[in-house]
Amino acid sequence: MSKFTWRDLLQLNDKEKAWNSKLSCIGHIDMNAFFAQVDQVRYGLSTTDPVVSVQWSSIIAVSYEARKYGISRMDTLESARTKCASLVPVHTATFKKGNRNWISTPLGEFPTPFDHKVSLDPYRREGRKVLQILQKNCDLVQKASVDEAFLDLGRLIFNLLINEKTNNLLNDEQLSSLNELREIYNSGDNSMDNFLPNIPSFSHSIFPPIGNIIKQNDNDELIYEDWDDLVIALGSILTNMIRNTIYKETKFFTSCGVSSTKSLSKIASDFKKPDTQTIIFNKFINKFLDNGSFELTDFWTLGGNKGKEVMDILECPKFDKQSIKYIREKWPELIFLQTEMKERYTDLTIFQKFTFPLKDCDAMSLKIYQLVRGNWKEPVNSKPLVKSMMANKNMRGDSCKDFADCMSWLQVFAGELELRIHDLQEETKKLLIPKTISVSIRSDNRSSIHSKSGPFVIGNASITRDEFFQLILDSAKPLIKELDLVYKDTVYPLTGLSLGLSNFEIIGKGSTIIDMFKKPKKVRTEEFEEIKLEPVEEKQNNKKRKTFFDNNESKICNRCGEKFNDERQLLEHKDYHYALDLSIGINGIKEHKDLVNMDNLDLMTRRRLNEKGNDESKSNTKNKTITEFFTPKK
Ligand code: DCP
Ligand code: CA
Ligand code: CA
Repeated sequence: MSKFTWRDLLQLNDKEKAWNSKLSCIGHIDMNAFFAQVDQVRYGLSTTDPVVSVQWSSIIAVSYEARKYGISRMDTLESARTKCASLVPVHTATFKKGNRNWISTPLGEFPTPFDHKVSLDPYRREGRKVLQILQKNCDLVQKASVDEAFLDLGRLIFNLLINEKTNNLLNDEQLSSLNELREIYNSGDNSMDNFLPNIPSFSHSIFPPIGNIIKQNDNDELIYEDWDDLVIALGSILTNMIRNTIYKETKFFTSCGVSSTKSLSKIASDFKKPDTQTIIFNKFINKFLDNGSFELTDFWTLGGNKGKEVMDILECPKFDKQSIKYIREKWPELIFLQTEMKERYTDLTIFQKFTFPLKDCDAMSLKIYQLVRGNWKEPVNSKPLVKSMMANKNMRGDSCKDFADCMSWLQVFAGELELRIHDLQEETKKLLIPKTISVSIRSDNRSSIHSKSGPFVIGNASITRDEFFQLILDSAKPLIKELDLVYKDTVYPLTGLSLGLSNFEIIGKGSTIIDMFKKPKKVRTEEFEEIKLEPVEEKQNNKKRKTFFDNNESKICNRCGEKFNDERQLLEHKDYHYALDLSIGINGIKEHKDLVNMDNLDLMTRRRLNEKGNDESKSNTKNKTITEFFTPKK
C-alpha cells in the first residue's frame, strides 16, 4: 500500500495547499547566461559566438561559449579579450543624458558613463516574455528574479494522474496504468484518510523521468516505490515540455530543477548548466545535498550574512562543503539543535552582533533543521512584491554640475520609471499606484547624501503614458529645486543622483476596484480615500467647489450625463468612472463593455481602449496552453 493518502493527492489540486502536500512538486527554471543570451539573440549572433554582455568596462554576463575560454564575470573586458581573441562583447542599451528613451548600442561601440545611463530594459522585456510563457502553461508561477521563476506543478500533475482522458500527452500504456487510481477516485466513496493504492508496477519504465537524475549510485536502476516518485517524474516531463516551449518561442536555453520544495529545486536548477534539468526524488535528497557541491549558504534564503552567522554559531566545518551533512548528523532531533543554537548564540553575542535576534533562534533552528533534510517547504507566491522603484546613477566628473544637469538626468530617470511601471502593470495585470516620490543627491564632499520626498499624486484616472512621464518629472522638479537651493554651494558636481517612486498601492484585477465602487456602502472610508487621487493644488480649492456644487445643475456627471440628488452621490459616481478607467487601463475594454458608453469618452481614452480590446482578441488565437490541453473537453 502507498504511504500517501487521498488527502495528500487532492491537495495537489488546491493552489493554496499543494506546496505543503506530502506529494508536492515544484519546478525552478533559470535562464542560462541570461543577459548574454538576450544580447546574442538581439544582435542576431550565433550560439557559437563567444558573447559577453558589458556595462562600461565590466562584464555582467558570460555566454557558455565564452566560458569555454575560462572567462567569468570577474574578468574585465580587457582581460577577457586576452583570453579569447574572437570575443564578442555587447554593450548594454543606454539612455543618453537628457533623453527619455533608451537606445541599443551598435555592436562594437562602447558608450561612456559620463553622459549615458545603462538600461536593462531589453533584458527585462525578454524576461517578461519567458514569464508569460510560464504563466500560460502553469497556473502558479513566482518570478524570483529577472531570469528565474518557481512553478507549483500541483494542478498539472493532478490532472495528468486523475482527470485527463483524451489528451495525447499520455499514451495508452500510461493511461491504463492509472486505471485503478482513477476508478477509486471516480467511485467517490473513499475517505480522505484512506491510503492510495499501490503505485502501478513498472511505472518507472512507463513514466520515465526526463533530465539529469540524482540517484544513490550512478549505475543503480531507478525504481519508483511510491506516488511521490511518480509525481516528481511527471513534474520533470512537464518542465521539459515547458522549457521546450520557451526554446521554441524565444530561442533561449534554460536550466531547471524539479523536486518537492522550492529551496531544493533552486539549488538543483543551478547544478547542471546549460540546457539541463536536474531531478531530485525525495529518497535521494540527502545524496544530492551531500555531493560536496553545496554549503548551507547555498540555500536561497541563507545566501547573505544570515547563513554565515548560522555556520559560525553551529561551528560548521569550513572545508569540503560538508556543512549540510554535518548539521543533519550532529543534531538528529530538532530540540537538540534549538538548544545548542540558543546557547551558542548567547555565548557569542558578547563579541559578535547577529542579524537576527535571540528570540528568532527557535524559528531559525527549525528552518535549518528542515533545510538540511530537504523538507523546508514554502509556498509559491505569485503576488508582486514591488513596493517601490528607483532609478539612479553614479555620476562621473562634471556630468551633473548644476540644477540644469539634474533635470537632464531626471528626464532619463522619469523615462525609465514610467516604462518599468507600465511594463510591471502589464506583467502583473495589477495597477501600481505610487504615492510617494523622492529624490536624493550625493556628493563627495563629506560623502553627504541629501534627500527630499513628497506625495505623488495622480489627478487624472485616464492618464496617458506621456502624461505619467511628465507627472513624474514635474513632481521631482520642486524636490530637486529645493535641494539645489539649500545645498548648491557645497554639493556640485554630484557623485550620485536618484529618483524613487514608493509606497505603491497594488490594486488587483480590475473587477475588485469596480466592485468597490459598485457597492459603496461596503467600502470603508480609508480604502475609499486611498484610491481617490486628487492633485494637491486642487484640494485647496475644495471650499470653492462646495458652493459650486450647491447649484443643482452641477450635479450632473460631465462624463455620462447622469443626474444626482446630492454632491456626495456625484462624487462617488465620479470615483466610479475613475476606477473604471483605471481598470480598463489594465484589463482592456472587453471586460467592461457593458459599463462604458464609448461616445462619452475622450478621443485618447477611446483609442487606448480599442487598442486594449484588439490586443485581447489577438491573444485569443494563440496556441493552447498545457493547462487547456489537459482540461478534458466537455
Ligand atoms: N547579473 C548582473 N550582475 C551580477 C549578477 C547577475 O548584472 N552580479 C545579471 C546578468 C545575468 C543575469 O543577471 O545574466 C542573471 O544572473 P544569473 O546569476 O542567473 O547568471 P547568468 O544567467 O548570467 O548565468 P547562469 O547560466 O549561471 O545562470
Ligand atoms: Ca541565470
Ligand atoms: Ca538567476
